[in-house]
Amino acid sequence: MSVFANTLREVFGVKTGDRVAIYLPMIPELPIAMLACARIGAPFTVVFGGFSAESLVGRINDSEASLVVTADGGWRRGVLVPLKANVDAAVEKTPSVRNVCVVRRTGTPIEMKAGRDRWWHEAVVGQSAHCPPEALDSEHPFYILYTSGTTGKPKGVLHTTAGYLVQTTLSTKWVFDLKDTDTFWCTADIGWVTGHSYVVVGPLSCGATVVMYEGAPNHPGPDRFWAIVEKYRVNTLYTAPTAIRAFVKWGEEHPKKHDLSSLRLLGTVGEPINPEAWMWYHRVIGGGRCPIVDTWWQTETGSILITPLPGATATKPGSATRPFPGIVAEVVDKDGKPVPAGQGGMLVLKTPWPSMLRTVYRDDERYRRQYWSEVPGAYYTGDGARKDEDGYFWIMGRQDDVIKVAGHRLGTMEIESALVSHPSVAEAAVVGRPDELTGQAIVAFVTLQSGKNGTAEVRKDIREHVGKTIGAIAKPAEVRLTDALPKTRSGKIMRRLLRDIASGKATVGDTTTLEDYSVLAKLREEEE
Ligand code: 7RM
Repeated sequence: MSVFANTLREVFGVKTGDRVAIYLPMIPELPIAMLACARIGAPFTVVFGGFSAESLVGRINDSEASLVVTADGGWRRGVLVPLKANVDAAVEKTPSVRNVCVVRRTGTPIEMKAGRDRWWHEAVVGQSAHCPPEALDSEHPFYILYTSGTTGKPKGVLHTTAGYLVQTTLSTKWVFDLKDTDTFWCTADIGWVTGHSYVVVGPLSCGATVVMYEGAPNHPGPDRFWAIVEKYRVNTLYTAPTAIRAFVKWGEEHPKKHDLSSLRLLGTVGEPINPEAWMWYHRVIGGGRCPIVDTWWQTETGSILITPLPGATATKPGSATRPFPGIVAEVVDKDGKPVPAGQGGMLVLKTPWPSMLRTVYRDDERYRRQYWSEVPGAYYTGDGARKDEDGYFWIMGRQDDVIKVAGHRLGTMEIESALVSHPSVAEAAVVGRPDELTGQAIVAFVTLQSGKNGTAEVRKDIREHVGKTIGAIAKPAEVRLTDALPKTRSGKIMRRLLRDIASGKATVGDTTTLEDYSVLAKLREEEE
């Protein structure tokens, strides 16, 4: 790590405060690059390897990174991901980038542009393994992580140095009861916040051994996780409900083939866990002896905020239980008044915490508007929740235009702007509908430009276009073609109605502002 920190300075001219974009697969060079940046105080932004060249452009330009660290390629279910080719396409449109550092991972033939591109293994030659950490202000920017919000453009969540380190370390220690003799496996990709906080910073700062893997839970076989747990004697496993639901579907025989007796604690994150999946996880994976910590938090919160502490908090399947010590969470109405127990409301945080985001990078106004204007005197999470008579929190999901698909956070507006950039598309509205496996699934309602035909081919092409524009994870599960979208008199798309239609529910509630009733009738007909 120190070798690469010196390389950043000496070879790539990165100075304290300069931004570095990291676009790597799940290989050791990824945490090494992050920690090397931290060592010299260069804020980094990790871009998930599944994001497209186009998404990379947006993130590099917003952060004005001078260096991109990437690899010749990555592996995903045995398929090659052309990371360097994506970077080549991206940097055509990113004036801030001076250099590209390339890890040799797959051996894929790639182009190296003289003067701009350097191989990692060549650049590090001769660099010292001694790099004293830069002394920094506690509030010095640590990293920027782009996350989906309610507009078409992802926001750069800014985390700072000391507070983030303090709280990720403490939460790892208390929530996972982690000791330096433990082997901890958080299965998230480092491209998401869960990987930043609980693959890299928290567990390493606790001195634990961390497992990282490249690939997928069902490649080469559906027992991939259990083979890894057995091989490395993992004692703490932290994964997502969507993965657990897939395991339930694939069958008990896969975990049963492996010795999982090393496990002592299980965790989940990313979305509400249904009680059936919770029970299965407890019985089949935990052998009935491991506590489960259902941990609620966000990219913005930096670390786990609502969670049981193992051995100390009685759990209820489906509830993230109670706030972490020092966290003041509440369920309130629009005026900020707590709602009675058992009633749904907005989940807010009433006092600050060390690892909270400090702003939206270079957009303080959006920060204020997004988080601090909805509820007076509180941070609004965007989640709906209820608190029961015992003070336990039950998270009910997003109340804004953010959806969680297989634990991945996506913005409906982002997908809509990708859709309308397709030459055949006139207008689009995207909603989430419940999905047994992925929690939510993306449904796109699309009207075509006049004269364009709605063939199956066009629908497929539209899906692929979203994949190319954002990344494969954003491809709609369903593209529904329609002549018109239901709108209010002022022209706002009535998403609530579309959500009901997408999930096959009868339309409930107020439709008096609906511009054209026949649109709704038509949309329903399409279903039949
Ligand atoms: C860590 C992460 C944040 C959103 C959040 C919630 C949902 C996360 C839980 C959960 C129910 C949980 N960051 N969420 N954890 N819902 N129970 N234990 O996921 O920024 O990508 O997403 O995820 O809606 O607001 S994130």
